[in-house]
Amino acid sequence: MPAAANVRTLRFVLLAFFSVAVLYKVFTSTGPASYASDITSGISKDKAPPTLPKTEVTEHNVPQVAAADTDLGTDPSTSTSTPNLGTITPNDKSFPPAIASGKRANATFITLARNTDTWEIAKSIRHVEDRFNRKFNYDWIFLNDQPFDDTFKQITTRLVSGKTKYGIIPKEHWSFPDWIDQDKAARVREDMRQRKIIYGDSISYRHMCRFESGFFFEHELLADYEYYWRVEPSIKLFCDIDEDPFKFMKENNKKYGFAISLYEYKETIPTLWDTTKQFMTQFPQHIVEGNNLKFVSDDGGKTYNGCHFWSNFEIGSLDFLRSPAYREYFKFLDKAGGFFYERWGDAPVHSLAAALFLKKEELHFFNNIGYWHVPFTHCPTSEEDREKYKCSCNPKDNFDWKGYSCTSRYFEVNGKDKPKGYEYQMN
Ligand SMILES: Nc1nc2c(ncn2[C@@H]2O[C@H](COP(=O)(O)OP(=O)(O)OP(=O)(O)O)[C@@H](O)[C@H]2O)c(=O)[nH]1
Ligand SMILES: *[C@@H]1O[C@H](CO)[C@@H](O)[C@H](O)[C@H]1NC(C)=O
Ligand SMILES: [Mg+2]
Repeated sequence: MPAAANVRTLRFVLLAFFSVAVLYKVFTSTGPASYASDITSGISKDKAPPTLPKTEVTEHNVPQVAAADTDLGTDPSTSTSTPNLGTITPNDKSFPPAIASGKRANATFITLARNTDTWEIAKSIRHVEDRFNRKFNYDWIFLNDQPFDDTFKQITTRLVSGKTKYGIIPKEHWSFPDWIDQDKAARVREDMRQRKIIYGDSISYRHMCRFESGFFFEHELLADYEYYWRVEPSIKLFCDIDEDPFKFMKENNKKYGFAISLYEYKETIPTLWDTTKQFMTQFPQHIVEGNNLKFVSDDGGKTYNGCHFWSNFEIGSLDFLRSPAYREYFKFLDKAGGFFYERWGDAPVHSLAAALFLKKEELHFFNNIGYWHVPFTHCPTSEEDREKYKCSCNPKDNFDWKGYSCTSRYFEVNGKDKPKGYEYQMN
């Protein structure tokens, strides 16, 4: 007990002495600057001294050049706002210019939608504009099998920073070709309905998949462009896109870019691979050396493993889709009838073409584009990237390294090193 009392007394004496010392310092100091340096130094380096309220401004939307100007008057050797890369403090951010300078690519956004999609596509556009296009102002093409109504056009034009264009799909691109047996197609839909295959009983979904496989790039509005970026209703972007992905495609000779890859439901494509193999036999000239066959087949081409790029996000070359190889491939598939006798999706069709008709290096995984379409997320794996691009996604949600994703395989067959920390995102 006496020992504890002594400690208490000592503590009181020290506290009293310290308080008197502080009060003395405050009352005898000559100005706010010395107040700041004496009292705050060593306590909290993060709190801005009261004399420097201007540093608040650089935290927000002042471009880099202007931010440098606000440093005038401070000694660079002691300034607390000296960039300190690698640590996460409020004042070491630099900002890209508000408007991108330099030449743009010959490119457009492309959306297939119904009038009932107005408010869901509005959300998607907002994401794309906020994270990317407000600085680049690329055009946006909307296609529909029905005429767009005034509300759709008004809302989308309001939100897109580039030009908007609205097109109607020609009848022959959204209907049963004459070689399709309608009764057989109806029996397939009924069978798939009973087996509860998703969209298995839908006619419009099949027209959609066939259109996205073989016709969107044939629309006259697309003729003016070289690259496209497909955007669906209700998607989200999680990271800033400061570098132009279209320009990246052009400058690096990329033809097809993706964010998410996964396995297809085998029930929807029972004969897609056999049909593709027939095509390869008949048109061997289209199969490119150094292709990505290993991404789609585990046994040298005997069977399809189901791996495909998720086509609700795509940044691609229209010239690739308009090439003889791709056009012949689609024609061959269309004649075989699998869009109606099965339920072939445009994602495996695009992916098989990209894997067989393009060189490995012409494909690109857009790791820095954080993306969501129900129910999967692509979130950049490494902390460095998520900090650099100001991503808002939870890394735990990243689908890349989970069992149902094919992105791991994509890295392996391309001899790419997986990003730091991927092991922690596998489950
Ligand atoms: N004009 C038009 N567009 C359609 C039709 N069906 C689908 N789409 C569009 O085609 C794209 C793909 O359709 P979704 O219904 O999103 O298909 P999905 O992505 O496989 O499935 P979800 O999980 O429902 O998103 C979207 O951009 C739709 O807006 C249709 O009948 N008419
Ligand atoms: C863009 O590409 C299309 C298709 O290749 C071409 O017809 C058009 O002239 C190009 N436009 C510009 C401005 O280069
Ligand atoms: Mg969708």
